[in-house]
Amino acid sequence: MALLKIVHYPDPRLHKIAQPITTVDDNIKALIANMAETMYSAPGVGLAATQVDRHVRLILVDISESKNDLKVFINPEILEASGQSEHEEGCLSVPGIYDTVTRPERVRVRALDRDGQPFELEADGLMAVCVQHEIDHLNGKVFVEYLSRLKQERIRKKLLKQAREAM
Ligand code: GNR
Ligand code: NI
Repeated sequence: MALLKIVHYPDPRLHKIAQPITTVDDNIKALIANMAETMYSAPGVGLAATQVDRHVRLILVDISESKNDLKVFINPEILEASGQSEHEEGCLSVPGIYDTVTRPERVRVRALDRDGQPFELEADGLMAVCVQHEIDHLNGKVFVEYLSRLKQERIRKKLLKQAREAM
């Protein structure tokens, strides 16, 4: 297993569109293992392949307290979304930035699991937030894009400065 490097905003690679996975082969299984290790080590409650510069439609979520309930979603699709809810969000690709985002409150998601078997899940609360946040990553969207232009500009400058000072 290996820890993967997480791409930070405003890197243009975060805006690439991820491609569907055709076969859940050993490469994908290795990617899942490495992403899980990376997510738990961060620590984070979710991770999209886009964030580790792999542009395939794969996301992981584990919102459990004990960090032993890993959910793997391959080619996830939102079948239905309803309601509206505000939640404070953060992102491993936007370190140190937290802000409120409004999204649908409940979602029904279809995906393949780590064995390539289709499943459906109904989610609300943090699970619904995370699944939507992660699927956004696969579509090249970062949560800061829901904030005002002014906030986005401030975040961009702050993270560019951070990256410069880390050199
Ligand atoms: O670890 C994470 N926490 C989080 C908190 C509120 C809403 C979304 C998230 S996802 C984030 C990990 C991450 O960046 N996933 O893409
Ligand atoms: Ni994120």
